[in-house]
Amino acid sequence: GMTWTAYHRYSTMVSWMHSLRESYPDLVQEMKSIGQSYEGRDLYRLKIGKARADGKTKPAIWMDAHIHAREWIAGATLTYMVNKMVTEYASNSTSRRMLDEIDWYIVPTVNPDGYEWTHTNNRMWRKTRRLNPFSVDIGCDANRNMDHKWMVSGATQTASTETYAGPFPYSEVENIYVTEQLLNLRPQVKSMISIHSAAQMWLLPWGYAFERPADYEDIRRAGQAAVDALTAVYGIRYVVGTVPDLLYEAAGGTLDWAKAKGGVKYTFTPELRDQGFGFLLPPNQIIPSGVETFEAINVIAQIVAREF
Ligand code: 0X9
Ligand code: ZN
Repeated sequence: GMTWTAYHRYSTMVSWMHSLRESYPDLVQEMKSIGQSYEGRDLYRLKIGKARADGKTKPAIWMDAHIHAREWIAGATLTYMVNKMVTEYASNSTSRRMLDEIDWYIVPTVNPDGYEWTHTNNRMWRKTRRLNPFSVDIGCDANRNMDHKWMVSGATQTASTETYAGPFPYSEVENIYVTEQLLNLRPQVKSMISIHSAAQMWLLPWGYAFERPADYEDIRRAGQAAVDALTAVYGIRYVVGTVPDLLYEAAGGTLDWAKAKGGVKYTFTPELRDQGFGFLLPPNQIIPSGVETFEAINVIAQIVAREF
């Protein structure tokens, strides 16, 4: 069964989602397949939150993980946080406030085909598992495949590379389903948090170029407040800044798409713990990562709730 002392296969994560929905039907309002991956796995999304007594609309936050297959800590941390919000609703005032004030849309594994491949064949696999036309190389970098400024920077048209953007924007069905859902949910979604590892950074838009959105200062302030709360827990240091400022220019990512085309104000790509282990973070760091990241997400939730 599900634990946060080991990394789990996608099927275990799915079973856990089912059982959470069954045990807490008033907090886990929905578990739905938003579509199927290239290899036919259901992409499951949870909606968690406590419906308001007056029936009024709440602001929403979208969180997803495992767009990059090998970044195991991302989905493990995300499921830890969901579990904490739901199972501690009655006992923990932070969990309660998060579910009372926000509707959360959660996709723990956006790229289940790649994620399973990292368990069965190649631990360091990053991309999707789609067959490419005229190539022996499989898949592409789904975080270069979104239809906003596709291929303008930090991506390639060479299928063998780790940053292959795909033959055309949205060649990956997984990306089509995620963006479809976000478009259906607008304008309710105020923050999209797409979780990666392992640079210990809180990345801000834009990713495609050394440019800043008009409301950059709000976004930066929120990201810095989130990181301050994270660091306060165990002293783990994160850097806050745009993708090019901290890493490299990279177009076609979720962060840019959600901000430019999804109508989402606060788009973030947290890069979780490294601690010298890179993507191979030992499983005894899942709970500490979950505990500290939960504090960061709570800060974002409070900002979103206040502004709604
Ligand atoms: O290169 C990436 O996709 C991310 N780093 S990772 O090591 N996890 O692969 C950074 C993504 C930043 N976001 C965008 N480029 N939009
Ligand atoms: Zn990544």
